[in-house]
Amino acid sequence: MNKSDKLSVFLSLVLRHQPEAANIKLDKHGWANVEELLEGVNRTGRVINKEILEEIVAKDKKQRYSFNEDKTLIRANQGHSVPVDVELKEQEPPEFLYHGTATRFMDSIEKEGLKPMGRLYVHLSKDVETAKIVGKRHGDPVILQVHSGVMYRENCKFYLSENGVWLTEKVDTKYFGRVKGEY
Ligand code: HQG
Repeated sequence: MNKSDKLSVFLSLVLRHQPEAANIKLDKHGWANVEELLEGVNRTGRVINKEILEEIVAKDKKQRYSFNEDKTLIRANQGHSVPVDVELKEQEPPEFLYHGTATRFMDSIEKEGLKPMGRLYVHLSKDVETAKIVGKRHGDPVILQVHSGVMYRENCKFYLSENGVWLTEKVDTKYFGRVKGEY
């Protein structure tokens, strides 16, 4: 990992899970004050300034972060474990969405359905390729096809984050099946 990737991982930690790691607070919509964030991150011994932060935000492959209009505030678009309301847009999902996970979780998932675990929502991908990448982070990947259209018609809510990740509160076992084949 290069320096900028390492900083980005730390920013994810601070803006989604542990703002106290940079000695800052998030507001109820998940916003951090940019000046406070820069000061807090520098105090941890990492080197960051406004230009570096703007470059990380602009270049992030998953577009994980957003600034407000005048760039005085920053937040993560999704993926939080801390209870913030990032004003997600409720939206009708496509007929199918995908969830990438690992074989070691499947016994539990087949019993309990998909749960948010450490995060606020279950994360779903719009295609198999993306789900595969998500699943591989956890080990031997398994891809689940989620019948989001049926769930939606049965009144389950779906949200689309600013960076294109679909989110929902849980997925019961009746709504998903394993995508067969080698990934
Ligand atoms: C699994 C990345 C046991 C679930 C990605 C997953 C994503 C269960 C793991 C975002 C379970 C949680 C989120 C159950 C679900 N029993 N295990 N009942 N229900 N699980 O990392 O979806 O790079 O919190 O299948 O791109 O893997 O961070 O969620 O394997 O969008 O920006 O519990 O993180 O984005 O793992 O990934 P995670 P995820 P970033």
